[in-house]
Amino acid sequence: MSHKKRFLITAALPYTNGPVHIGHLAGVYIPADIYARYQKLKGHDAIYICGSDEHGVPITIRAKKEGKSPQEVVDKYHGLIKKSFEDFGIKFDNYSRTSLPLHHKTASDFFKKLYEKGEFIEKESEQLYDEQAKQFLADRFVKGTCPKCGYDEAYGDQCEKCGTSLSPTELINPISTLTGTKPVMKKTKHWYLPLDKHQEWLRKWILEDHKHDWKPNVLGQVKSWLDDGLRPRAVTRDLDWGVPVPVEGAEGKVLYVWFDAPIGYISSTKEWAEKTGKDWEPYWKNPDTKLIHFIGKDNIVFHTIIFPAMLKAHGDYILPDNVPANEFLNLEGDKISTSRNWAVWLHEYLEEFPGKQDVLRYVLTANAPETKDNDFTWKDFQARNNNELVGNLGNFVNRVVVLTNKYYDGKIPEPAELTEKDLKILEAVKAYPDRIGTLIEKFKFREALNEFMNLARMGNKYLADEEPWKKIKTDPNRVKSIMFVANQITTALAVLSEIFLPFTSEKLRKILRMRSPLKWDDIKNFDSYLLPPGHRIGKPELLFEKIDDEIIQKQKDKLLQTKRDNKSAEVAPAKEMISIDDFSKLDIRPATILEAEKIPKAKKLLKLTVDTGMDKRTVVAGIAEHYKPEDIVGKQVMMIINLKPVKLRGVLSEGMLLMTEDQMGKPVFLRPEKEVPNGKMTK
Ligand code: B3M
Ligand code: ZN
Repeated sequence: MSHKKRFLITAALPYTNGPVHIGHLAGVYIPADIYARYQKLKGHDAIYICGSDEHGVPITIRAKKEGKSPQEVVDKYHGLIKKSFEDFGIKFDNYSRTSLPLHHKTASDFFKKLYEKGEFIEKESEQLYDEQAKQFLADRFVKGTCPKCGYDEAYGDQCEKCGTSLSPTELINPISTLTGTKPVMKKTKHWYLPLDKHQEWLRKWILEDHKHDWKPNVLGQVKSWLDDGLRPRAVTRDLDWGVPVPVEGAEGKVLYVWFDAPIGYISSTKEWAEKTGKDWEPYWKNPDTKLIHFIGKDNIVFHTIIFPAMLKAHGDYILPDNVPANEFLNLEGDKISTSRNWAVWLHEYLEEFPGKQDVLRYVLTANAPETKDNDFTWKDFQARNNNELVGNLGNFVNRVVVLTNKYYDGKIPEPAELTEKDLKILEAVKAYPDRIGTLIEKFKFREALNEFMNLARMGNKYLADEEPWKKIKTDPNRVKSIMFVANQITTALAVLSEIFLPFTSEKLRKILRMRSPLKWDDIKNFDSYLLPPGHRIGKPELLFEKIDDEIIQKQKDKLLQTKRDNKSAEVAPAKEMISIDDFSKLDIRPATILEAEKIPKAKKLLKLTVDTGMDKRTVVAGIAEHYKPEDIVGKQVMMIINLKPVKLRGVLSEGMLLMTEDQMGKPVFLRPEKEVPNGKMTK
């Protein structure tokens, strides 16, 4: 473990093109918050830096959609995002924004320095151009097929399916997202950072020096990038929203958003220093500083390769000590998506669960996507609240506070004689700060939280074993010792909870009437007590409450409604007109399904035998995922009987059943309103 004592902790700057949701919190802001709170409670010099990322193509697209200027869009979301973070106790030392003049100047100077040092390549090349919009198509202004995985909705900067980072000209069949037209090629000049020049030291620095302390998912991505071979990467764009390129001959060009955004960490630190009268430079330039970037997995390449190459090329800056990236959090089995409104938005959660920020913080930490993608479900949320927060932590604290009030009028009793067991328990309490801390320093937040909860479990077990509520009648002296020990555990919980559950910690400190601001290491170094005998604690107050099925059902219904809305929004445009002659070519008749069976190795297909009134024949239908054979045998349906037969998975299909689909996408049969003879013509 390193002995560095100055910490610069950053969390990815969120794009201001939408509000923040649980995926953001779980992936980046909560782990970074826990880490920063921990380092501060350890007494270290640590700052937690973030801000809004207000440039880039997605913001200009959002602005076009909302009929607003980009500045109006970023103002709106910057305010909303900043408030959400504050509401959830994400305690930044500074939350800045990249549209500030201070940032523009910092980014601009950074570029100039690299330019003057000759760290860029200047290159004219053919780029995609939208003739209708009269605009070059950078990044998300183009969509097309990913050359790596074939996904046909890949963006010009990245394929969201396979994670490959792309340039627009690599896309197969590119289409402008502005006008839907096919772009042409046009010449333009840009500045490139020759990443290939940095390949060697990057490889050694990451894959050798940090082989053992960086997370496997991060090392894996870096390795595949390096194995692929790094290439020069354009750091400017033809765009009118962003930081203008500060050199001659660059009119109408701005810095690439991924060039200016990470510099936002530096400008935010500068802003913090201005506000607090501190010096920002040691945080960025003194090798005694541990720089740690918390990010999501889609940002790995930018923080492990591109930004470090920029910092190195500049020359004045330190490099990150670690880049703990998380995987993604899904919601009820589906990928979280802003455009499909498939998310739990923080501002909405707070309206529906006022005062329950720590419940969400707890669930998102306990279930954080640290090593693989994970799923958030409302059922798990409820279970963790009811069983773990109410059943374990809340229950222990409540019993201690209630009994202390009941037996001793709220005064922590002088212990009679501490038994070996009592002493063992007090020793065990002292082991928790290091046990939790070691895990946090390794970015294992789920395990750290579990250890914290083990302390409460230990408390509950101690009370259950000792049964003070029984002994109060037979051995009141013994109960004094028990309640003394139980109050010490509660005090330790009040302090250690601060990093995970800051609102609960504050409440608990109030209930215990703790005046001295105990720190992390005080919990391992105390002599005989954390709160002295004779100290009067306050009245009991519930820390957590049960969440009923109804409340959870409401949340599930809301998501179901979103699914329905998305489905019904998917109505396909009308096809071209046809004549009555075209229609009369179709031979549509009622038929009855006589038999149905699964087709081996075809997940979706059922083989049906139908009675058409004229004959019995075989039809293959793609409904096996929605219907079991026994559900449909005997049903009368409508069928096109003169469709040319085709072979599907070796079975000849001689017709087609007419179907539509319900709001969940399940196929539904079109059937005569009442039973009719099979084979009647349709008129
Ligand atoms: N705004 C991307 C994102 O939110 C980006 C992070 C910038 S960190 C310098 O995924
Ligand atoms: Zn792909």
